[in-house]
Amino acid sequence: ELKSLADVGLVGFPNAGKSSLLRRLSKAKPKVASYPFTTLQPHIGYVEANDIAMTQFTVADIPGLIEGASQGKGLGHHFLRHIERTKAIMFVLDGAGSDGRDPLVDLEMLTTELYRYSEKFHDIPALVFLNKSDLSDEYRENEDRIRAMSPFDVVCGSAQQWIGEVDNIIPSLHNLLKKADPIAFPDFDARFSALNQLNSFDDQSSNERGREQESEQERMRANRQRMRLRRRTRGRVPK
Ligand SMILES: Nc1nc2c(ncn2[C@@H]2O[C@H](COP(=O)(O)OP(=O)(O)OP(=O)(O)O)[C@@H](O)[C@H]2O)c(=O)[nH]1
Ligand SMILES: [Mg+2]
Repeated sequence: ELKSLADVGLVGFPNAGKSSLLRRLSKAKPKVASYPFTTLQPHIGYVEANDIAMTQFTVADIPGLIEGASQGKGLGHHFLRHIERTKAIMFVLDGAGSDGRDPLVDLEMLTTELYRYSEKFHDIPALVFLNKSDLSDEYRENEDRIRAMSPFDVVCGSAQQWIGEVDNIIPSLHNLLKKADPIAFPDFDARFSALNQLNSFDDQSSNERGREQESEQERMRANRQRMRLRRRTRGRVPK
């Protein structure tokens, strides 16, 4: 039985910007270059957003997929079996349609390849990152089409320039992970808005606010620790 490679898998055509994105989300430093198949083996990044929701998860950047990947074309095939074991998928699309590509066609092709490879992909929650929002007039038009047609939620932005809705990426991924594993990834939204509300109470003294936040964070930290212990000990025969 293969171990899961990571919590989240980045899936996209070569040059879509998967490695650029992983560099932004984590300390991993996969090579980024303007030619296809820059990435030849998976890179795993550790994503931490403890300040906002005590969330921690791993993201795998894998070589780009091409049409026919489910039949073994290109490099991606080898890694589909790993992606099949992730808890969530983020499709990374070139929203500017560089090299005459069309991100909507790309998304259709990627999902087709995954579903052809394995039925299991129907059960893995997914999200679209429409990358390269800094480029071309076509991006806006592509964005409208993708938002209208995508069966998955869409986050727009630029991995390279780190603009657009990039701040939504980690919360959105956390929410996907929550769907797949509610014990390890409980309630991001509730905590997120609770903390935001605390921040917006201007009439509260900052000291008081700080203490409340601290104890809230302390509580969440303890919770996560308990979850982790519970996960670790689950299935073990008690002595
Ligand atoms: N303008 C612009 N260029 C980007 C953006 N994101 C990535 N790129 C460029 O697109 C090219 C490919 O980026 P990578 O991150 O290497 O793409 P990849 O999906 O990992 O590619 P493979 O490893 O070949 O599958 C590089 O030249 C990046 O600098 C973006 O948001 N805007
Ligand atoms: Mg790459």
